[in-house]
Amino acid sequence: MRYRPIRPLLFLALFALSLCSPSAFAQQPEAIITIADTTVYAGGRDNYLDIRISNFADSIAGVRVWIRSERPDLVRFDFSGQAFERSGTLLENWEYVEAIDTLQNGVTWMLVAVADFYPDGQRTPGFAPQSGGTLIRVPLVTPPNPDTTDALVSQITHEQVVELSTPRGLLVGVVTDTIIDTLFWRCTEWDLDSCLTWEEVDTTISPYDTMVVDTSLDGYIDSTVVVGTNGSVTLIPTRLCDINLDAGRDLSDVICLVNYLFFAQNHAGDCLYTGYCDATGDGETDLADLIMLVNHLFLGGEFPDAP
Ligand SMILES: [Ca+2]
Ligand SMILES: [Ca+2]
Repeated sequence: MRYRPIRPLLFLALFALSLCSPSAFAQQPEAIITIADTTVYAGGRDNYLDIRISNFADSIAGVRVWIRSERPDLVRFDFSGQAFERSGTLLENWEYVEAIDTLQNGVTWMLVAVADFYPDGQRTPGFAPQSGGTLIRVPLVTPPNPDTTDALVSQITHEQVVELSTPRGLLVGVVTDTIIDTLFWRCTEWDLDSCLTWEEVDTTISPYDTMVVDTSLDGYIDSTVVVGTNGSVTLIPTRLCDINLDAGRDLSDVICLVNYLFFAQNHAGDCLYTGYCDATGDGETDLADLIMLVNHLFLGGEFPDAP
């Protein structure tokens, strides 16, 4: 392999270019992705965490975001069946939206979405520049009785830098740096004035005949241009079968449960919390739990969290 040394003047020019790379300039945010601070009832159903986005400059047609619950004993994301709620979000009509448990631990999830995924000729546009829209509603699972004496708060963090792409497939906020790599070479085989074979040498132990300045481009997303802010989920403690959330258990909760089980009046009136009356501990709220609650209230029967 033959190498052609470049002249010092070119070296200086390349060095000057590297100083002018875009990262040398201050940037304004082009997009801000916010994990909302959220408060939910512990063990409640239909709990969601909203991730919002403001994209000031570009339309967005591709999203990749990694989120992590720092207290998985309190808060987990539930994408079982991949059927998480998209209605009313900016991804409502997108063709491909998936949540992937990248580490298969149920704690860190990658959400990936592409507006126009299938080559069906019917183009699905992304969303235009806007401010404060809901990007994704993340379904939450929280335990009804958290086994902890710490605060009932889990920080929700961005595991990695958010990736957004425009309808043309360009990543938002990418900057490139020119990497200068200087190599030193010595000729090991001459043909008159021409070198036939060059050998790379370490200048600390060998003399060299010439040097080559090699450059490469390194791209990354500037986190001051695409900004991801962390959030939190706070749990409000609840009491088993306190369906109307008045801190007590009485006949009104029995009525709520009867309505829920036999008249499908889910969440009717003050009955906010029908999903959390699994007194038998079998994972379901059903007739057996109703019987146990009635026995406890009116016949003095045992109950899981009774004083
Ligand atoms: Ca109650
Ligand atoms: Ca049960």
